[in-house]
Amino acid sequence: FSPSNVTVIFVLGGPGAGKGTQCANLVKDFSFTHLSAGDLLRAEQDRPGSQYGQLIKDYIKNGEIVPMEVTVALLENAMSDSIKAHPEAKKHRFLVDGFPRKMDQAYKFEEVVCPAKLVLFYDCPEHVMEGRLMERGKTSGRADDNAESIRKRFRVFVETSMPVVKHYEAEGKVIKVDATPLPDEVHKMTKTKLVEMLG
Ligand code: UP5
Ligand code: MG
Repeated sequence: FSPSNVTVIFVLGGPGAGKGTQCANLVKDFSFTHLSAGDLLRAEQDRPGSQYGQLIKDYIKNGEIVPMEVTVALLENAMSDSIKAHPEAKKHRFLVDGFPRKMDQAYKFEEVVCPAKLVLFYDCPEHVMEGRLMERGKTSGRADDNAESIRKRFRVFVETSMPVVKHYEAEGKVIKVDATPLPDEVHKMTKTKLVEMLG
């Protein structure tokens, strides 16, 4: 991957902050490819013959972070596939959603893929995120949308993933967006800030 033709934006924020929702909106504005690390892990978990199925299942249920080699490999493959599918494109822009959530992942990705250009950070109070996830849990079928898993996800976010946000803040790469308002409002604020930064 060459930074001259690949642009990566990490999309971070607590569980239920609205990362997936906002990425889906941004894809329409900026011709990004949206890659959700969580979605890639869930797909790998369900892939017949995967040697990581049970491991991923256990980690996700406990809100813990799957060993980084697995997730980085899934992201690398998905990026390669997307680049191969669009050989005509001079620039490939990726929104990498829900990753990196631990510093070891961040270092590994930057080493084997490329450094992120920017980091979008969706900032949302825990009680708001909890309400969203409990509501979604009624129908989502996600093994981690229950009170106990949500509590664990929040703890891992504060202890392990916020340091990643701080790391990129120190590098001046973070665009922080208040994720509390309605989705359309959050989208508008994100778009304005991204246009400023990306041109
Ligand atoms: N909603 C969204 N925006 C709203 C708004 N502005 N107002 C009101 N409601 C809003 O949204 C969540 C819910 O809220 C939805 O019902 C939505 O309609 C509503 P969503 O857009 O899905 O939020 P998102 O931040 O994407 O929440 P998600 O649950 O996906 O966040 P997580 O970060 O917890 O989940 P992820 O799939 O990224 O990871 C799951 C697990 O995978 C992790 O806990 C971990 O175990 C594992 N994982 C790794 O191990 N490594 C990785 O690198 C990544 C994941
Ligand atoms: Mg998500």
